[in-house]
Amino acid sequence: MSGTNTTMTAGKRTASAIVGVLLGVAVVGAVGFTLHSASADPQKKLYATKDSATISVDGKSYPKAAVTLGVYPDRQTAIDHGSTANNKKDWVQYGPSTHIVLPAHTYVTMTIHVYDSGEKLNNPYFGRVVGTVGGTMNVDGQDVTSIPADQVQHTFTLHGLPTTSQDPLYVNVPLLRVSTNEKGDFLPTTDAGTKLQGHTVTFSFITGGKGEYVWNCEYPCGDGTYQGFGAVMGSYGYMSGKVSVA
Ligand SMILES: [Cu+2]
Repeated sequence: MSGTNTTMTAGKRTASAIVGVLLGVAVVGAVGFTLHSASADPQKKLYATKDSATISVDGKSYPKAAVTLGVYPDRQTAIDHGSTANNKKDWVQYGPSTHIVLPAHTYVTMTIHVYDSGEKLNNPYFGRVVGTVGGTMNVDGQDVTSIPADQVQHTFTLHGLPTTSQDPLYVNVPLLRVSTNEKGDFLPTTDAGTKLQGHTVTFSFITGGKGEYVWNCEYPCGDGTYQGFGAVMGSYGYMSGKVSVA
């Protein structure tokens, strides 16, 4: 073996070192970009609208904010009711976004227009209203504290992450189903707010400090993979989402 043939000049050594470093930077960059896009939120954030009014609850004054959502049996119904943001799959879905941003230490009023039918909750607990101001929700103008397990179409169940030190926040609201005939066609409702096609559900809760929370539906509305918790129930952005308190 000839020593001269295998010895790089100093200049070549420097050049290959630089190429090596650049390659390393490129690889790290590419991996970082891929991870970032994989974890990026596919939905535009839906910001609650702040109100100039305040409200007093248990002797304490809170600023007010409001946010409106819809629950639709399929993509076309979502579009028909002006919810275009979501969703590639023709599944039951919340809209216009499943990532909601709420102000901290605020009395938040959420309105959900709901258009789906349902069968039966597998856990009647989720038929109860929990965590709202007064322990009630308003359905088509009437205050109620629960819904029978066989009258629920989906739930809005908001909770914290197990590992955080942020303020607790928990809300469970069952959503009244729309009745159907024997063929499965939707029957008209009495709720003008949904053009007689659904129900209007309104409830309020008070946010704590800043934090990241999640919500999901607890009605088994997915496919049979996990006894109703497959498909749509296991996919982000249809029956689940985030709540950022900012
Ligand atoms: Cu659901």
